[in-house]
Amino acid sequence: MAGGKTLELDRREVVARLLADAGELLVVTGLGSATWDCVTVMDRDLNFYLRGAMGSASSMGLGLALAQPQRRVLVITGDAEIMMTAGALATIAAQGPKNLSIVVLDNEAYGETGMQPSLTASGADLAAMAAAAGFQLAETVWDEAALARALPAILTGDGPALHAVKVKAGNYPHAMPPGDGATLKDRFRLALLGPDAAA
Ligand SMILES: Cc1ncc(C[n+]2csc(CCOP(=O)(O)OP(=O)(O)O)c2C)c(N)n1
Repeated sequence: MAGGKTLELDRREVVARLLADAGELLVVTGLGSATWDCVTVMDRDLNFYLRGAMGSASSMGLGLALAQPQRRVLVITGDAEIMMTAGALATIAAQGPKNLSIVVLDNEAYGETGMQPSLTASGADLAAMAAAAGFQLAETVWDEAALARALPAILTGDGPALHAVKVKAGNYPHAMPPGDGATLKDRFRLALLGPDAAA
């Protein structure tokens, strides 16, 4: 509740909006809640779930966006996950991938480890950090109306974009990804590159 504002959006409804017309969208998720959200809302071969490696979702998204410039890449992650490697924001801005969008599901807490307050609870502003790093677009989304306005930019606008979507802190049922890291990597590569892609 940084700045006294109430967190009102439901993270699973936000993810459902993001993935509603996912089509060929390449999705990378940060560990923990963001992964469980995407597994629950819409598991698909073009979702690459990070089961661990906290802090690497934004860099994974950058690499993918640079390697696949014709494809749209969406990173969905948590506020603590992206904060862990905040310097990657400057690298992303320097590389400037137009096809990369990052959505931070910012519940102002460390969800998986017991809902301790995270740095955004005491005022750290991820959108301001991304803007200062040089992102093309960086915004905080507090409510449904702002989310509806932001969706086209998140999904098709010029990147790199970061949207910090403020969501309610709450316990949601866990849903583990289907398989271990190697299986998920192979599944993703097969869906993206076809059967001839080396594993
Ligand atoms: C290197 C490392 N440090 C700590 C952890 C423990 N850990 C797992 S998830 C998590 C918090 C994630 O919080 P956030 O990214 O904000 O996601 P959410 O609150 O949405 O679950 C932490 C600290 C870890 N898995 N790896």
